[in-house]
Amino acid sequence: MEDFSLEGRVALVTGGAYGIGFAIAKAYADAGARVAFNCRSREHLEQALDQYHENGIDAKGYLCDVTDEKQVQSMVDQIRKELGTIDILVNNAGIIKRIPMTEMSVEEFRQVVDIDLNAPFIMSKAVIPHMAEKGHGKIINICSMMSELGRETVSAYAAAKGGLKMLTKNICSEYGHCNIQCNGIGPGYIATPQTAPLRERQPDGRRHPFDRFIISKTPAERWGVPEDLTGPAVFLASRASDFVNGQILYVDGGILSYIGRQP
Ligand code: NAP
Ligand code: GCO
Repeated sequence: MEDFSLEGRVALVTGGAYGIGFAIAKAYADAGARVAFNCRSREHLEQALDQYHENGIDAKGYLCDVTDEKQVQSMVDQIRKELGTIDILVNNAGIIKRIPMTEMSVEEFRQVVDIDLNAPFIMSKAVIPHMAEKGHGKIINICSMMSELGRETVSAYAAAKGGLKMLTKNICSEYGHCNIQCNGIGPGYIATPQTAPLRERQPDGRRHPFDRFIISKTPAERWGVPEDLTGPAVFLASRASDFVNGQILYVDGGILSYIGRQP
């Protein structure tokens, strides 16, 4: 269906060097978009460029810390010169710190909120004027189940992702009249470097307790993989979702709807 095509579109996926961002950027290229990604580490950038090129994708990579407004403005300007105005922005870059709240320093809390919430504000503020000028735009914020639920040790992350859900709804409210759609994707538990510590095998070879816990709480009885998110991401970036705005699409194998298997 033409409505799902991204031909002629320019997409920026922040943190698209690996994990969820890489999978989304690859899917966008496969749907016809010209793709750009950024990260902070030159090593990650170069490894990612090799990966994109091995997949036949002429992605452009930029070293940019999304919390730094000057670096963001410079990257957006560079992309406009090299690829054109950004039509699709995916605010994917993010970190998590798993520390009991009373043991977490204010600096650690601030760092998580800075990357997971302030940066999507900085990125969106930089691209919305150009999208409005062009008469259309798509912003997709990678939220989380923690936009809805809490758990031990992730206070900063849940606060940030809860805020990101409301930032999504506010961009929808404030710029929907410019034909800009801003939606979120709320992944469940996805097997990426970010969740690797939660899936590490125990010394006796048994699965990590948290791994077993997630399996028992997920109707699909498995962890997600980044590719589970690519269809929803293409939908929200395409014309097929032009009348969808301010929504968070949870792609979680059913976990948010399930009380969990009786032990
Ligand atoms: P990941 O494997 O840790 O990858 C994160 C990416 O973000 C890396 O490319 C990292 O590259 C980049 N990044 C981090 N801080 C940055 C900054 N300040 N500026 C620019 N780039 C930065 O994470 P993931 O699992 O793919 O998760 C991606 C997004 O999905 C995150 O927002 C995460 O919160 C969210 N999410 C993940 C899951 C899950 O289960 N994995 C579930 C729900 C939501 P550098 O370190 O080189 O900068
Ligand atoms: C955690 C996990 C989760 C996932 C994701 C779930 O420690 O609980 O990292 O936060 O990353 O956000 O949707």
